[in-house]
Amino acid sequence: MSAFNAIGEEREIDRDEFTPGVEPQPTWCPGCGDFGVLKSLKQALPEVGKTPEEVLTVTGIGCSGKLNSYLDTYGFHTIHGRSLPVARAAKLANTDLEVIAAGGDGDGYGIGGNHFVHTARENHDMTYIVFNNEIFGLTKGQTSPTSPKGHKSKTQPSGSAKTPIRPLSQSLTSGASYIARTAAVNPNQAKEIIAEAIEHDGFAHVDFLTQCPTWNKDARQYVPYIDVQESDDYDFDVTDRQEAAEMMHETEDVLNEGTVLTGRYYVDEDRPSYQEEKAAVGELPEEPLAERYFDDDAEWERSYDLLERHT
Ligand SMILES: Cc1ncc(C[n+]2csc(CCOP(=O)(O)OP(=O)(O)O)c2C)c(N)n1
Ligand code: SF4
Ligand SMILES: [Mg+2]
Repeated sequence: MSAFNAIGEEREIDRDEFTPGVEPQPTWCPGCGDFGVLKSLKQALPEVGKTPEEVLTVTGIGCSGKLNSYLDTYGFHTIHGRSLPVARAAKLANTDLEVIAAGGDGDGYGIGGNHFVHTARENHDMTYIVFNNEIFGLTKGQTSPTSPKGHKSKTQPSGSAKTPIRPLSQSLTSGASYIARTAAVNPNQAKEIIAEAIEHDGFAHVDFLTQCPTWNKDARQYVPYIDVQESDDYDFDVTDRQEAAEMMHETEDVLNEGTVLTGRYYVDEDRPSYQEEKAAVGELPEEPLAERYFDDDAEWERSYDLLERHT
């Protein structure tokens, strides 16, 4: 019998299934935007027909990293900035898994920035949610890669002299095939975007604006926000790379002036995912590799024989 026989099973799914049986009390502060990510995932996962046992949530370190303590899926709370390599390995070992990687702006755009660029470049099939509160929340409010220029914190008391990174533009340049920005203050849009990202085949990056009322009182609470798909002021084609690039640039420019633009920015349904590319060249086992751990008779082979190579 397959160890993964629950995967792909057709049945009614209730949103409450994603709440752990013994419910830990979230240690997030009252009013934290992280609650918005948790809620949108709990709504989106059953909507796209996923059961808890079909999903793996991999998180980095930070307030954001606590996500999988409060979400009843398989979980891996890994080290700072390393959610993506762990998520990639898990997806390659079991391509049937729905893999969601998540972490903060410091985690993903700072210490893990290298993994972000290359996971997007290779178009690994997963959803990547970055909780963007424009600071290091867990360690008490230091400047992060998305803190605006001039932002005052304990590490930059006179105001940051650094220009923030452009997460949407960087994602596009690197090769992500679905790119969106949403905000915890916009729960309906957040749920829809998370559902689309999960259903997308390829690397789906969601920059999720999450307010930190405790350590980032300077930050706008992302209200009012404008949905670029809903507004008559913006008209661009999300499948056109050039138009998407221009729209992202504008979005990143105006955020620090107080105009919060959100929505879908780029969608490429044609580009094959890394997993599809690997399967096409015959380098992905038909049965999930992870199955072999449950099979005492399984034969393990090397892609090449190391001893032979060194003699
Ligand atoms: C290798 C390493 N360096 C530094 C830290 C300390 N540290 C823990 S969380 C964190 C920053 C978290 O900021 P962010 O990723 O934005 O997450 P948030 O808490 O804002 O959700 C840092 C620097 C660590 N845990 N590991
Ligand atoms: S410190 Fe900020 S990011 Fe962390 S739980 Fe509190 S409000 Fe949320
Ligand atoms: Mg942060």
